Amino acid sequence: MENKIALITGATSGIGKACALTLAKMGFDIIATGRRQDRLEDLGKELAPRVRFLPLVFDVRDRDKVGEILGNLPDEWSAIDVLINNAGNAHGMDPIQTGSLDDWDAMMDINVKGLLYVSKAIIPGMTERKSGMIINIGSIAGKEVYPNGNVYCGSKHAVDAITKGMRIDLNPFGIRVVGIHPGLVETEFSIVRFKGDEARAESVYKGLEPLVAQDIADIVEFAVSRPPHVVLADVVVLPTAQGSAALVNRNS
Ligand code: NDP
Ligand code: 8X3
Repeated sequence: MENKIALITGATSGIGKACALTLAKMGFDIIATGRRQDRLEDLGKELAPRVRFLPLVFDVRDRDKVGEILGNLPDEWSAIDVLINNAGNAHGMDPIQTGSLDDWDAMMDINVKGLLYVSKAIIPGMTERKSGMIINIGSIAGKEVYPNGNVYCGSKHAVDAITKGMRIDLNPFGIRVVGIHPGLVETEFSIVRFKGDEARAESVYKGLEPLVAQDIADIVEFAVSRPPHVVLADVVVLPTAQGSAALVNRNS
């Protein structure tokens, strides 16, 4: 995979960071994005000097900034082979009748619109070159709905639908579009969902063995190493202990 470039959003933590490290091991040069500059700097140190590394600090909600930064990549970084739309989170876990508008805005703006803003900036280069792969990190919450998951599940159902739409529209260009839909993965996800309440976040994973970020990065590695005639279109991956999205106690 030498001289190939992967852009990973949300690479400061969890699944995105594991994907960045794994793709770098495969030889990809890495563009990593997130809001936390210090985390990106640390990632750069972990990757150096094995591969080229470009950290980009922006909030995926900032439509103008996303377009400005990704639309003006230095020439040597502009031909992106693999885009991983990973940045996202759940915010809050309340029943619909008491949910917060700010949480709803955050989930729709980051998980759905942020993914679209980034894709809008990267897809034209791929269609022009008639090559590329887009991997969207959805969720089991995009395939099923669980109590108090309402708007997060809605945002991930949107990701699933957009992924399928992208696959159809980009098919004539030979661009492969992959949807990966994990169940519970122990990352900073629940800490963000429960607004920094670490005890509540930890309790989500008590009594079962969750996935780890590397489990998802392993699937990404498999997807990007398939020959050009193969697309890993739609992957649902659960911890063995999670029979369905609803059958776990998320301590809500
Ligand atoms: P983490 O909280 O560990 O990582 C989330 C990443 O998204 C961080 O790098 C964060 O970077 C980035 N991010 C969040 N908001 C923004 C924003 N507004 N602008 C830019 N970047 C942002 O969680 P995970 O690794 O678990 O989550 C990654 C993806 O996987 C998400 O889309 C999530 O929905 C999905 N997922 C997670 C599952 C889980 O159980 N953990 C299961 C299924 C799917 P920073 O804060 O630096 O901006
Ligand atoms: C995160 C996993 O099952 O908590 O998408 O929604 S779940």
